[in-house]
Amino acid sequence: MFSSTQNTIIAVATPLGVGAIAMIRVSGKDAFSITQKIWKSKKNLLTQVPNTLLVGTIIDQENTPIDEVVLSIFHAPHSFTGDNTIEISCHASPYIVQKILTLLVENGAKLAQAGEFTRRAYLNGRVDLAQAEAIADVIASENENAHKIAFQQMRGGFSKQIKKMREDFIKLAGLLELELDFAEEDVEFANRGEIQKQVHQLSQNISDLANSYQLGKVLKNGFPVAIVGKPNAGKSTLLNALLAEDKAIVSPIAGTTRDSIEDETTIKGIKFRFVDTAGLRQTDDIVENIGIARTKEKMQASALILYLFDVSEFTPDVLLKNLLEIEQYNVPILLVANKIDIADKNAIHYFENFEEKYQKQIIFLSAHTQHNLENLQNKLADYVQMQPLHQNQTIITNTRHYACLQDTLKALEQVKKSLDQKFSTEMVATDMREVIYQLGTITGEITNNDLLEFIFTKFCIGK
Ligand SMILES: Nc1nc2c(ncn2[C@@H]2O[C@H](COP(=O)(O)OP(=O)(O)OP(=O)(O)O)[C@@H](O)[C@H]2O)c(=O)[nH]1
Ligand SMILES: [Mg+2]
Repeated sequence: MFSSTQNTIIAVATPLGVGAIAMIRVSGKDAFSITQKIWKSKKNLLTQVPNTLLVGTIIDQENTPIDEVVLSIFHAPHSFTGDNTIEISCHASPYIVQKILTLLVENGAKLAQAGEFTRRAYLNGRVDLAQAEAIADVIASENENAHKIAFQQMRGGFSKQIKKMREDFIKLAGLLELELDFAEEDVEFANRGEIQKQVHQLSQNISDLANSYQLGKVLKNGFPVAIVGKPNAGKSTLLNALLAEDKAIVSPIAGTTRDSIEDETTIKGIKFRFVDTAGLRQTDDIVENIGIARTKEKMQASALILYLFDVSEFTPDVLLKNLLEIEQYNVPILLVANKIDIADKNAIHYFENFEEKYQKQIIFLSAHTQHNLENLQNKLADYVQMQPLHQNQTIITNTRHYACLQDTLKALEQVKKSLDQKFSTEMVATDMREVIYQLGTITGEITNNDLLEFIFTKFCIGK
């Protein structure tokens, strides 16, 4: 359980281990008086001006100096948590950090739980729930796009949008509720046509946001691409080339890769998750067959299949025949002709009209020499539809937000139905209240302890 905001909590906010500087956060009502007890300097912390830095020494009970540190002083409510806060920057020896934490605890501070600082920031109204969740995403962001979205959400862009929609809807529902007060007089404050129009508009906006989740998921978790083909096509060689590391074993023996191997890499600011798979063929080898079954699972779970073939072994007829097997998975396929470095001209020539004839583009490359690898990388980056991101539209990445938006849409459908069927004002008002409730769960106007627990325990300690 989390302690009350009356307690003063402490945690190391920097990674543990040896480094130049570590930072310990002290936050709560008694942050200043507790730190003062282990502080030696001419300046008294209790009378210190807010937003200043102080240099001094941390001492133990026997007045033994532990470290020379810098303190950053924040007075409530102008701190991250909204409570009095001191950030102690000390030398990052694990001994020093542990010693300071122990001294603080001995003087009345409590060790913080995961996410407790951010939880207090939320409870003190410094950030709303969606913003608090975005802080975790900013910390986890590993590339330009994931960072851009998380940063925008942390600053409250998404929350503002949701809050505005909710407030507009509250006003509308308010008019309807007013009618209930005058039930006997048969008045209509809220024009039903106007409600219908606004419900329609809100549904549109909410579904745009919900639809952005597909892209959001990709930007956050990586775009899943399965590399598939016959044994020896060069799949593992291609994986290694895309990752720029020797991840998978490459050999001229057909059936080298048995288990699927996956890893992530960023191409043009987009995170991709590539899966190298066991080559598809008929075999009696039990282990290889398990691998082939996994290949099928991976194909199904991917957003794009790279079908790789050895251009000197395939003709358009063979390619089309093999493709039939892959097409049943209903995942878009990108064809890649490999080994152009050793293929003779005739082999490549066979495929010259392929694109025109079958409306299927082929990328010719050599995974081994990496000739034309860039063409594939460009094609992959273009493939992920990034327009919404470039147009600065809000993109949601959080599964909880997505689920809340879906619930809001369901509630809006119910309002539409009640209006269409000319249900009583009371029933329409009840349905509208559900929409307001669902929107409120996103930013945290509506919340409960279980939800907070679910969100904040996923944070790291010190955040
Ligand atoms: N010359 C040439 N050889 C290649 C190329 N790509 C792969 N190879 C060779 O082809 C052989 C098979 O490569 P792998 O990457 O292991 O093939 P794979 O598709 O992963 O094969 P399995 O794991 O058995 O399904 C190895 O000897 C590679 O060096 C290429 O572009 N050019
Ligand atoms: Mg392989």
